[in-house]
Amino acid sequence: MSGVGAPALSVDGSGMRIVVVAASWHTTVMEGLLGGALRALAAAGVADPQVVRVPGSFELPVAAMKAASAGADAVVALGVVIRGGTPHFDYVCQAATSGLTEVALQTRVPVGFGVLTCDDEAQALARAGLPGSTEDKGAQAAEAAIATVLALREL
Ligand code: DLZ
Repeated sequence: MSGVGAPALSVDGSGMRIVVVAASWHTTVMEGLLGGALRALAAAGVADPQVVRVPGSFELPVAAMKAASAGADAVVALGVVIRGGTPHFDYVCQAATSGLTEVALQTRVPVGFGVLTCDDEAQALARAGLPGSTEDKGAQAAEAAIATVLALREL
């Protein structure tokens, strides 16, 4: 999937309670995603976002569900899954993707999807929002979460 075509979102998240749930595998890339998300939230005027770490991307949906059910206006989910030599990759990606979708639909709380699903570490680093990266998927997920809160308020 190409990052070309991503919208330039300018969002105002002031007054929003945002929870960032972040997995812990692939430390360098994860810190890049988390840094990008927090920079984007600060730029959008979000005060004191809560950050909760979970072990792996498989655990993101249950943490997102708890946050969404406990009054968050939006959740930003961050993780990095890198393909290995077994089908494990597919199961973790599927669980994270469908689980986070279910959280958003069941709770009607937007979930920004910042889970990288990559063939190798180079692909992940390119999307991590680090110096030298070409994309900042953590920031994009945070901006998308805020933008969706604002969109739902119009309905
Ligand atoms: C087990 C596992 C593997 C092999 N790879 C990753 C990965 O690339 N990224 C990630 O976020 N988590 C991985 N995990 C851990 C699972 O997400 C989960 O934490 C464990 O299976 C324990 O439930």
